[in-house]
Amino acid sequence: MMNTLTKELQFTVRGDERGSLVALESLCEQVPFEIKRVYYIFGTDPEAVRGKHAHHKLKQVLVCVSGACDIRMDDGKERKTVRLDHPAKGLYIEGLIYHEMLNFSRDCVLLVLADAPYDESDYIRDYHQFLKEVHL
Ligand code: T46
Repeated sequence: MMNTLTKELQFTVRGDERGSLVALESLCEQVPFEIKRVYYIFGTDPEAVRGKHAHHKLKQVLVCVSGACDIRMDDGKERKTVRLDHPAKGLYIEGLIYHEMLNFSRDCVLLVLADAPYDESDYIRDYHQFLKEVHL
């Protein structure tokens, strides 16, 4: 299940002598949904662990546009950690994946594209509740 609900992404870098540029659009190959919300996480304490939840439905693409952090994912059977450490490297996460973000570098800016507005009722914050939902 991990492989259908998560995917590591490599974005095309349009570089020239002035520097680099990555462009992401709704419904492109790497962002297979209409973007309804953009948020970013920065100034995170390197000791902090964020996330610690799954979503019922939300689809998201995560990218560290500066610095690095680890994304630890759990589908109820398998666990996997991906380090996002380059602006051209992304991660797609959909629905019932319990995820945590940790090992933030001081300069980390984690940008997230999401397919829906913020909705607290879409969050499963309790790990045991998450396991129940996965095994329904
Ligand atoms: C996720 C990971 C990768 C809002 O008001 N609007 C928003 O769009 C978001 C994302 C959050 N908030 C509020 C809710 C909390 O009062 O901002 C506060 C911090 O949110 P939270 O503790 O959920 O942040 P993280 O870093 O644990 O998780 C976030 C996203 O919430 C989550 O969907 O998948 O980043």
